[in-house]
Amino acid sequence: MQFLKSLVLATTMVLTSANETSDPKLVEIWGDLWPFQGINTFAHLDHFSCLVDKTIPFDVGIIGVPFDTAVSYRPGARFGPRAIRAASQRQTSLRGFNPRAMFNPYDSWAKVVDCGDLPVTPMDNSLAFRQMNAGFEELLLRRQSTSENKVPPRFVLLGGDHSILLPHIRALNKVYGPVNIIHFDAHLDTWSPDKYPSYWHSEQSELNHGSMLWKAHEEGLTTKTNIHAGIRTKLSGLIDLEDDDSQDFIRIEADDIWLKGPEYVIKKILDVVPKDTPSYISVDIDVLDPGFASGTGTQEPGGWLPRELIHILRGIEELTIVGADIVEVAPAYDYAEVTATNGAQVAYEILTSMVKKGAIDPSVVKIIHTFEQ
Ligand SMILES: [Mn+2]
Repeated sequence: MQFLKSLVLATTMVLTSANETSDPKLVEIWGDLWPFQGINTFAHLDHFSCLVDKTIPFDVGIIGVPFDTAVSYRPGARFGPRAIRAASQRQTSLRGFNPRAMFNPYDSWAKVVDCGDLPVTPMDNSLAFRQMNAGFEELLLRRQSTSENKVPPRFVLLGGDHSILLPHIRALNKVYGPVNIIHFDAHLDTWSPDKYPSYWHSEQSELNHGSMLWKAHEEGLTTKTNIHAGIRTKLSGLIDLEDDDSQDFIRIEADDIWLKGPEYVIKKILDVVPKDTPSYISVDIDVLDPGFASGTGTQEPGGWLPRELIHILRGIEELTIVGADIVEVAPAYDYAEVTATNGAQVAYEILTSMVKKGAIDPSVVKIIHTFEQ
């Protein structure tokens, strides 16, 4: 035993002196951080400002959209991106292998980066939407992926309130045409402005985090094959469901997860949404039960478990995902990073699907852009 200890000591001394004599680089000495150390980017990804720098091609960009002045109840999702980034720190390329997917999205063909935040004003919503419209056009029409086929990069948005979906799919529409919406939420978000009656009115006031899907339908940005999942909102009456039907959404109720089971939910989504047409996944964190997502603006009791949402996201990985968002994480109402950690996991699962499926097939791209430099 004593001999073994001496051997270990001697070996250590040899290794130490070998390191000292081989003149290690500073990055070798000081470059390795533990997951809780360093400046936060999503999953420790490389960061560059994708809006400012046109020179670096990338395939998937994580981008924060810290906008929350279109909420109808509790504000605070402007702090969602930084909370999700902080909660994502145990994701690294070294430990990024997703055992449910048998795939590591951080260590594959795709260049995945943290694009930072889209700077959006909290002072004037009409200006904020102009900024977001212009920002997503810049990102989707004038940035290159690493693909030889000239398909644009794809983005996973960290919200922000749910209205940030609209400027994203406006820009996606210019690339892919209308997209199928796969919408995980407690609420319908297809409410027309007359569902918010008020003496006071302006055009901008029509747009909020419960009406952006109505607006998207009005603008022809969505297909006829869209689905909501996890719905349990209170209604003004059955007329809300008729309005929703008229906007070409199929609904999966929150209770279906335990009455009919998760495989029913997966099959229903795959039956509705055509596999090879451009689809958009939007996850409002309030689809989870408030027990797992207190940090959000409009809680609805009786929601899904994180394991159920993860299983369903894994079950639909074969779809053609051209963009995604995870929205409504409001850390001021969160406890012990629970909501933000679930948000980071959702982003990881969607990212896994986007990369695992491979680069976007150029046949789904309507307009091949020239990527002006
Ligand atoms: Mn929502």
